[in-house]
Amino acid sequence: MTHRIKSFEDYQTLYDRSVADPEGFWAEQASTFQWRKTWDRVLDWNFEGPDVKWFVGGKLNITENCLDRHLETRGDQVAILWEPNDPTESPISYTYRELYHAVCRMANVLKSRGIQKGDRVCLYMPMVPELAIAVLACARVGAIHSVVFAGFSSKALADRINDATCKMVICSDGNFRGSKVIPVKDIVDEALKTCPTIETNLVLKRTGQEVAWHADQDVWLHEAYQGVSDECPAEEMDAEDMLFILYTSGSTGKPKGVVHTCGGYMVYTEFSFKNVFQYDEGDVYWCTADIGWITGHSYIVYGPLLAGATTMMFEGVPTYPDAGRFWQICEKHKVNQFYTAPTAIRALEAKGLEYVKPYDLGSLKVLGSVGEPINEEAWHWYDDNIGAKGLPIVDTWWQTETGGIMISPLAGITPLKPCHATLPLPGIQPVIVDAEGNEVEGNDVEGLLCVKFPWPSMLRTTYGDHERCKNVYFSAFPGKYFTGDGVRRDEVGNYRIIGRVDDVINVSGHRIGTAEVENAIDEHPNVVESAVVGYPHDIKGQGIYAYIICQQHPSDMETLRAEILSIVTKVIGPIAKPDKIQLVNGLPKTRSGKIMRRILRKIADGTSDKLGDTSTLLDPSVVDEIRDGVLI
Ligand code: 7RM
Repeated sequence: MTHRIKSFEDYQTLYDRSVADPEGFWAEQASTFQWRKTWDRVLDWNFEGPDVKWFVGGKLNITENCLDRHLETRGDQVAILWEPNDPTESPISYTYRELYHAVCRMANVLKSRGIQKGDRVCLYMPMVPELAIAVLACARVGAIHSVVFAGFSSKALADRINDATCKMVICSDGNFRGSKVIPVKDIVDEALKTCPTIETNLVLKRTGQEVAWHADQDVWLHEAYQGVSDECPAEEMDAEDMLFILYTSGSTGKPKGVVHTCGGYMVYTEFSFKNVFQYDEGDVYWCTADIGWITGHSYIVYGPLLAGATTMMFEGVPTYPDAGRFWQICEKHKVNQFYTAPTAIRALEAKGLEYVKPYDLGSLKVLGSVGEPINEEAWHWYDDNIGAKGLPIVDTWWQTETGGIMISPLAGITPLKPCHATLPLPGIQPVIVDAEGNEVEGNDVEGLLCVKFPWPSMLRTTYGDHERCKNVYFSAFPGKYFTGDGVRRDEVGNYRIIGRVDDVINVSGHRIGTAEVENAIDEHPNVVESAVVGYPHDIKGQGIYAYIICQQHPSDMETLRAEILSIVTKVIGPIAKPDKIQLVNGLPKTRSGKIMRRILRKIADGTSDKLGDTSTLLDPSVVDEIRDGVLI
């Protein structure tokens, strides 16, 4: 097991060591895992390429570290505890031994359907144990998983399948989400019409609903299991072989496939999991994220299982059957560490304390927050009502690209400051730069957040387009990884993340690119052009505000609005639906034709009295017109 930090002094010593001797520090952490072959060199790197390699020449399989090595010591301990959408349905648990066999069985199914090391497999599934099992089964046979959140549309799914040229999809017939039943298989069928590389669609029966069947590619998972062995030797992987691709939105149109590799990701997710959450033997840990996002990859599946923890998976939503569900589950399963998103906290806060009061939350030891800046009010509500003012709240800042938690308190160890992610984990070297790229030193300063030294779980590339990886993350400030976030460092060195400084909107903790939403809206036959910005939203953190120009004056605004929402749902998914739509005659553009989003953002958040310099606009009069306009 990697080093478990026990005190603030221990943290400081370890942090200093990790900066003075990063290779020695990480070699020590890595040596606690099961490697088939030890690395030749700890780290090769340059950020110009970028070309970063950790544990060069090392051989391993991450699932041997998640499963096999625990069998002797904790074979009968619960690995995954699953709570279904419907509270009257029974929970299911998998011990480490059961999980091991389930993963082997699924791995053998993948192999029998022609999946080999290096092949890409897309997972589009509900939050059921089979999703975690499928993730691990891919890793066991050396296939690269690309999990797509099951809320994305068939078009978005098809784009991701095609970008990664996946050979297989694993999905379910349907998905129970709150009171809704989502026709997952229908969505996949629609996507697969435009996915020529898919050979097999493996379908889990979850809801039992009627589905269309295409015998040339569809296979029921329960039928594929027939006669399959529950032992499967793990494929030997190089430390730098790809483990997975996960698509995330950026400031340009197309989502990027962020690539993570086996060795570094393994070391960092385990190390960060146990130190941030201070997981103790026997604890029940619950992260409410979906495995379709990075939080679910790193802190539902890999980190906890590597650490030998009991990790809970929840299929449903926070408000079903009512807004007490999270707290009812915490009581029922005696949850010790609870990790959720500010948007969920705000949504539950809005429903009132009567949904919290009935439940005994006495088992909780640590509360966590992730996905967006947590506002003062939500922080205090969480602290007062869920933590009874006595629990550490770990506000964990990180990204799909960072693979693991970068800046966060260590529970019970780092002095807390509300709304601050506080201090970097050992091995993480954040720096603040100004717009010119000069490092801003000292405390009580603000600027753009970069990282100046590699860490094991950083992204290695963006799938199929290394140039893009270089341009987006490593070119703005040469020699540094640029996060896209603005940040403040207080008088004593605590970091507070302010939010994105690029054209990415953070809606309920989900990253949505403004360009993606614009492209979707522009598909409406009557829309000539659109511009999308974020604005402050009480529950979601940020809402989506769309300005549109129409070719012909729409005869019915209600219909236009409904059509735009429906197109966005179809192209991306319901999470990207604009909250506000405004019809305009023109957009504020510079002489070179760039939309000045700064101005649109100010109008959207109601601070248009402070527009700043508008003299570079092609036609400054459009600003007054937009400011006086109304929503449709
Ligand atoms: C883990 C995750 C990444 C973006 C990131 C930030 C924002 C995430 C926090 C946060 C303030 C936090 N990955 N963000 N965590 N902002 N405090 N604790 O969310 O790739 O989906 O999003 O999310 O802007 O750049 S992500």
